[in-house]
Amino acid sequence: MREMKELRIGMMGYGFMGRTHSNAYKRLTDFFPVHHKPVLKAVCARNAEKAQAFADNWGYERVETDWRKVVEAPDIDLIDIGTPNDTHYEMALAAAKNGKMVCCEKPLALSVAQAEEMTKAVEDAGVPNMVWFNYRRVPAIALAKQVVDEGRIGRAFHYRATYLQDWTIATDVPQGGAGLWRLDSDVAGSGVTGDLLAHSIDTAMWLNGPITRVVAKTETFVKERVHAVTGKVQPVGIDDACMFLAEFANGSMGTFESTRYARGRKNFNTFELNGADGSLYFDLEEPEYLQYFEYLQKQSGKKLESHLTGWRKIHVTNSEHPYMNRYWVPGTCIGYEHTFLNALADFVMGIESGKPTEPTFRTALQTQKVCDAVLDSARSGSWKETGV
Ligand code: SOE
Repeated sequence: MREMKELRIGMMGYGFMGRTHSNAYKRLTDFFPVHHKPVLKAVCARNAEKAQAFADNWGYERVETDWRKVVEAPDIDLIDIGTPNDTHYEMALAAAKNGKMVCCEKPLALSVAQAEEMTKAVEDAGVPNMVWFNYRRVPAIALAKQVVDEGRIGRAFHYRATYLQDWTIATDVPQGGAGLWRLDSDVAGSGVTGDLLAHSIDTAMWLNGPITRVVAKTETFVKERVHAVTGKVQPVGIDDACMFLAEFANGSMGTFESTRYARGRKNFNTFELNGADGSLYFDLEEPEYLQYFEYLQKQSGKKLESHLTGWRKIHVTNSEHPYMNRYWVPGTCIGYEHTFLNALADFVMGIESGKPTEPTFRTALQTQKVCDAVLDSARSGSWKETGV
């Protein structure tokens, strides 16, 4: 029998992320040989009735409506922040102060100033921490990282990312309230920059290193929307779309584009990296594939078969591929929910080995710096240093 310790979870929020994280907690020990078994102790939300239904469905032992009670509870080890962005700061500070481990949804904070304080708080408290940038745990993206680290791309020239959705095109989509807080700038902080480009930036800096300078243009296509809670029509403060140019510390150039107005695109998250020795391309609409172009040079005594060179579409489902040995037989794929399970497994293995699991709060702070510089640049129309 595997020796197991309990990892007692206090889950903040029961929305989309509450579900993806709860699923990961429930499946962890079935798929990964870790020695901590998550116990779903408490879920916390303002709406007690909905939280109770969530608790009943996923198996949480109790419901709380006051988050302070959860961060102070002696029977909880890990605070998982899956609530809207404007709550992350206070909850993370309080959790760290109470000596809890903290896993937080992205974007880490509403601003660099908040993210800096949060990073200091978890580091001073010495508590394990992680931000749920789940796309790092798509096996094909983790394979891209491996290919880069193996030196197969060579000198990088270009990085190109897009993150497109279409769910806010209708002018009658309200802002604010359950599920729609992403449109309310007071709660979300920003629009696509913090919500979608934060993912693209995290992946980009993981694969291609720090982004040092940016120049951006944002647009808000629908200027006024009804607030779902107050019923009042009010100005829209978020960026509906954002495009920016970037310079990386390694000398390569980047373009990033994100919008919620790309009709037909639901969660189109792509990147391409072009280097002297090869290129990589990924598209979340075909998540189990990584495309790789290898530049083959004529080797002495060996004929270069240039008529056969081209892009390889690698089906990332072999047991040699990242995470895949935990799942099914080669050729079968895993899904979106597994990216959270993989992230949780890495986090728990980090606790067990004493090594921090990336992306930590400190790493997510770097992403926050780029997001803030992007928004700053869009306001001023000029290039901004990111400070990363
Ligand atoms: C927005 O629609 C959203 O749910 C983001 O908040 C998530 O981070 C992204 O992964 C999917 O889209």
